[in-house]
Amino acid sequence: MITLALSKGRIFDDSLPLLKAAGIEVLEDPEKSRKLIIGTTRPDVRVVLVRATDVPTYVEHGGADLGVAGLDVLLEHGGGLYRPLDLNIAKCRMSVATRADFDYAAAVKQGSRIRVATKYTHAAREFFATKGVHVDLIKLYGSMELAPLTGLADAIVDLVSTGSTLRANHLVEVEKIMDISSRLVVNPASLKLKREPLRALIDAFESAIQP
Ligand code: PRT
Ligand code: MG
Repeated sequence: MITLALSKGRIFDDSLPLLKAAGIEVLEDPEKSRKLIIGTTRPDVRVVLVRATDVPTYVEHGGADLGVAGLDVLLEHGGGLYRPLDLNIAKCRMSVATRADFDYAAAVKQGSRIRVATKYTHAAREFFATKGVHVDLIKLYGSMELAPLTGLADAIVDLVSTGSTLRANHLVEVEKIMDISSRLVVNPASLKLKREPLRALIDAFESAIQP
C-alpha cells in the first residue's frame, strides 16, 4: 500500500490533476465526507488528509510514504525528507507587509530594530539575517494582519497571492522574500522499500507538472 498525505483545500484541489495524470482518481470528496482516509481507483494507493503543517511530520515518520506540502511549511519543518519535485501548484509568495504609514525602507536603511510578527519564524530569521536587518520576531499562528494594526508589530511576514487580504486590512506589501509553491516529499525508507511503485508514481507526477 502506498499512502499519500495531502491537506484539504488548495493542495488537495491542485493535486487532483497530477493524480489523474498518474491514472489515479480519489473515491471521495473531502469537503463532503468526514473521512480522513480516502481510497482511490488504484487499490494500492490511498490518500490521508492531514493539516498542511502536519504533512512533513507524517512523511518523515512514515505515517505516509509521500506527501504534498508548501515550501513555506517545509522551511519551518526542517530536514529529514527527500524533496524531489517542485509540483508548481498552490503558488504564492512570502512577503513583508506593513501599515502604509510605516516607512520600512527608512527603518532598514537606518538599521533600526523592527518588530516582525509571523508564523514563518525560520524563513523570516534567515531572510533578515542575510539582509543584515535587526529584527525582534514574534511568533503567531494566524491572523498575522492584525499585528501591525494593533501595535503588536511593525511588520508581518505572510503569504500573499492576490493581495486582497492585505488590502482589506490596509497593509502594503513592501518586500518579497521568495516565491512559494508546493513540493512532493518522500520518506527515504519508503523509497528504498517500495522503490518500483513509488518511482512510477513520482515519474507520473513529474511528467504532469504544468510549467
Ligand atoms: O488553513 P489551515 O489553517 O487549515 O492551514 P494552512 O493555512 O496551512 O493550509 P492552506 O490550505 O490554507 O495552505 C496550504 C498551502 O497553500 C500553504 O502552505 C501555501 O504553500 C499555499 N498557499 C498558496 C497559500 C496561499 N496561496 C495563500 N494565499 N497559503 C495561504 N494563503 C493565505 C495567506 O496566508 C493569507 O492569509 O491566504 C491569504 C492571502 O491570500 P490573498 O489572495 O488575499 O493574497
Ligand atoms: Mg489557510
